Parts: sequence; C-alpha cells; structure tokens
Amino acid sequence: MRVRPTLAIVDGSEPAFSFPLHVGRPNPGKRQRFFELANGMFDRNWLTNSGPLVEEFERRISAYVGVKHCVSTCNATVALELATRAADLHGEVIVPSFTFIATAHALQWQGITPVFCDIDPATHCLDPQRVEEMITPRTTGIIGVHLWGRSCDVEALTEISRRRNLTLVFDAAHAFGCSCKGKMVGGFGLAEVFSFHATKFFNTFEGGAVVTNDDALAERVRLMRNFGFAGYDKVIYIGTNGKMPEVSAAMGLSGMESLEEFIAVNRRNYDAYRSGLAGLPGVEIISYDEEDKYNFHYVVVEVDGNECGLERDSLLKVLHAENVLARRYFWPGCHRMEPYRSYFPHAGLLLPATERVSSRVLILPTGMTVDPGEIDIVCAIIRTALAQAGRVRGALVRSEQASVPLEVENAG
Ligand code: T4K
Repeated sequence: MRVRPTLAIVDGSEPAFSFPLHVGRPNPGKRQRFFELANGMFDRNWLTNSGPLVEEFERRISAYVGVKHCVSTCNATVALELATRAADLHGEVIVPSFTFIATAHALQWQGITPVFCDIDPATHCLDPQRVEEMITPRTTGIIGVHLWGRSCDVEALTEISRRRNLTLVFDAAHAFGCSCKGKMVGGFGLAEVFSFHATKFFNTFEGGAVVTNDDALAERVRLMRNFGFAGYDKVIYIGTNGKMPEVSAAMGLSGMESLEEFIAVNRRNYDAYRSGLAGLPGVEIISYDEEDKYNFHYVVVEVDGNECGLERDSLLKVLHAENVLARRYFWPGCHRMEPYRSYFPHAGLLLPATERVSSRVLILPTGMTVDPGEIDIVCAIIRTALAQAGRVRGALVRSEQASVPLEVENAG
C-alpha cells in the first residue's frame, strides 16, 4: 500500500496532483457515435419539440427501466416540479432534508411546503417511522430520495402512503441503473424522477425524466412539459417549457451504449477505494447490497472525528490542498439553507440523524476520468493525514490564526 511521506497542508510540499481531481467529472461516451447522431439532427433540421432522437431516447429509457412511460425533460428539477404538480401535490409534502436542494426547491417553487423529515443513519434515506410522525392534515404526499443510488425503504413508504392516503413520488436523481429488491428503480410510487445532469454517471448535458406506469399522469406531464399544448393552437392545461432538446437525446443515446462500461468503471473505482481505506478506524465507506444493481456513482465516506482523530472538514482541507476536490454533499442539509432556514429555524431539533450524517460525509472523486492509481494516491493521503492527525490539526490552527482563508470555508 502506497504511503505519502509529506502533506501539502503540513509540510508545504507540492500537491499530490498537478490538476484538480473533481467529483462529478462527466463520463465521456462514444464521441463518434454522438457526432453521428448530432449530424442526423442537423440533416433533419429538427432541433427540439419531440424530435425523433428524443422519442427514441424515451423508448430506450422506458425499456431499460421497465416502465410504461418516460417523459424526458430539460433537467430533473423541472421533472420534479412537473411530476409533483401533475400528481396534484399541495399543502405539505414530506421530504428528507439530507438531499440536494432541488428536491425542496421543486416544491417550494410551487407554493408547496417541504416538511423536512429525518433519515435513517444506516441508509441515509427517509426513516419511515419518522415520516409517519411528520404527517399532518395538510400532508398530501411523500417524496423519497434514493440517495447515492441506494433505494429508500420503498415497501414501508408505499405502505404508509396507502394507509394514510398520500401520494408517493421518488426523487431518483442518483438511482438511474439501480434496482431495489430485484426491480429497477423507476417503477415505484406514482412516479420517479431521474437526473441526467452532466455530473451524473450517465448524462445528456442537462436533462431528466419523469418515469411512471400511470397513463393519466404521463399524459398530464407531457402536456405540462410543452406549455399545455394538445395540438396546434390548442392549449388545454397550464404548462411550462420543460422539453429535452434533440442534442441532449443524442448524448443520451450515445451514452446508453456505454452504460454498462460506466457502471463497471465506477464499480472498479469503488472497490479500489474500499480496499485502499480498509482498516482505517473512523473512516467508513458506505456499502452496497450485493443482491441489487447499483451505478456506484458516488463514493461516500463517513468520517468519525472522535475515532480517527480528524474531523471531516479537516480531512477535506487536507485533500483540497492536494488538489483532490472532495465534496460535502449534502451539508448542511436543506433545512439549514435559505429560505428554509428562516422559515423553519428550529427544524434541526427534529433532524438529529441528518445533522450528524451531513457533518461526517465526504464524497470522493470517481468516474471514467479517475483510475485506480490515482485512487491509491487519494487513499494514501487520507492514511497519512490520519497517521499525522496531530500535525494536521496544528497546521490548520496556524493557518486559521494567520487568517489564510481556505476555499472550503465558503463552500456549501
Ligand atoms: N435531486 C437530487 C437528489 C440531486 O442530487 C439533483 C442534482 C437533483 C435532484 C436535480 O437534478 P438536475 O436538475 O441538476 O438535473 C451538482 C449537479 O449540478 C446536480 O445536478 C447534482 N444533483 C448535484 C449533486 O451536483 P453542484 O452544485 O455540486 O455542481 P458543480 O457545478 O459544483 O459541479 C460539481 C463538480 O463537477 C465540479 O467540481 C466540477 C465537475 N464538473 C461539473 C460540470 C457541470 C465538470 O467537471 N464538468 C462539468 O461540465 O451540483
């Protein structure tokens, strides 16, 4: 196992990487295939508004996921807005706070109150027992988030939503290509929403989709996505512009051809991190159940400062100094961001697991642009930092005293 003799933050040595190692680097698919598809688009001179590439992309996604309908969109945030609006969610909707801010914003944007619910610290997803406690007469729905591609407790949430007459929707932004108890994510609840943003393991530049087995919901989402048009000059619904353009579908169709390769590389990288960090007390990489399919898009590590000698944020500073741009997704939780922080200043009292987990989680770089040799170096940095925890803490105190603002202080 590789060891790093020095650390940039302690010894002032050169960073381990001369280039930034990002989380969320886009995965390049087959470039030639993309250009072929894009050329066809120019030949047809049909760029958006349900062109043949978008239609083919939607067919391919529905078949892959095993759902009746895929309605592609310009991004997942708009897809969430469309799905929740078409599902007639209103009043209060229960969501985790430990998610990307878009989950909450998609509701608030429509005047729906996101009610933040705590997570199960073992899964990082909604804790069904806590969900039950957050239901009020104003509650109309639940949005579960399959965080990191690990599915929510779908069974328990489905049971609660049926018993309490609530609509269940899933934010599956992280979970394209993942399964839950053998069934692909996409077919649960009334609808699920995928993100195909550039930073996702499979991307359409920007993009998303609402997938559902409900014919009426799919029809409403389709209408809403295109201003409510039901034909030339005929508007029958309130709508917006949520369409995916042809060029995004071209990217998606070419990416589909490399999907299994993307997943295999992510899996290889995950395994490399797992063995590189094995045996480090207080640094635990989240695990995936061998019985299901995962995309391994996020390499998520939980840092217990008491056990390993360095708090998560100190380790983050060490890594950033080495040009390893790890991220603190989704610190500090939606409830501690505006406008929710002002609306619900005491929400944190009901979110102890969210507060604890979000202060410990670190996301490490992976994807097609990261190889096991680089992962070996990242793991070596972490090992050295923990072995020299006292020196790292000293260096950080000195840098704070000298008021050298570290980039990470302003992050999040
Ligand atoms: N629900 C959940 C649970 C989500 O996680 C998300 C999005 C959504 C809903 C909404 O989906 P979309 O509406 O976006 O389809 C990024 C993504 O922008 C966001 O899509 C994603 N989740 C979130 C987890 O990550 P940021 O604020 O971290 O993005 P940014 O600009 O800092 O980029 C991350 C890193 O990626 C950078 O360090 C550099 C690298 N990068 C990024 C881009 C765009 C590249 O190397 N190349 C690129 O082209 O949110």
